[in-house]
Amino acid sequence: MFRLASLYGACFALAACSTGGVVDCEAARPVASEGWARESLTAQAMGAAYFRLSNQGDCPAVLTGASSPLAASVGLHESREENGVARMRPVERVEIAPGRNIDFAPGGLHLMLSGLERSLAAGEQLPVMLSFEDGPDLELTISIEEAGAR
Ligand SMILES: [Cu+2]
Repeated sequence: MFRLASLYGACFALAACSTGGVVDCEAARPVASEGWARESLTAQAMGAAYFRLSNQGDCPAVLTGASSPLAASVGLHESREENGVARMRPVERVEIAPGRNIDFAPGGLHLMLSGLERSLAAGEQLPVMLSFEDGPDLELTISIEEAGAR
């Protein structure tokens, strides 16, 4: 599968990652891969997208938001079951410890796409930018899959 990854470290100045003059780590290095979303079966302006976020650096990486040229807004959301009812709520930040992965997947964390310009068709690719607390944005390509693909 394709893989779009940014290898830029987030903390070019050691001071940005230190506390009280003690250097704890040098850089967060978030890497986003395996982006996918289900095709829209009907005309709808919303959709959920999923991907894997890893941190190959030695500082924590903090995802704070996302955007796409094809959506009015892209939010960080988390689905949860409360008293047997599935609900989702916005999440302000997602922290990934050094060396760890977080999977945005159905039933959990996802990117909530709102105000989509058009329906998502299988085979298409949707560009998404991910924003981090300390560091450059990351580009992620979301591949649109057939509804029954997974
Ligand atoms: Cu959602």
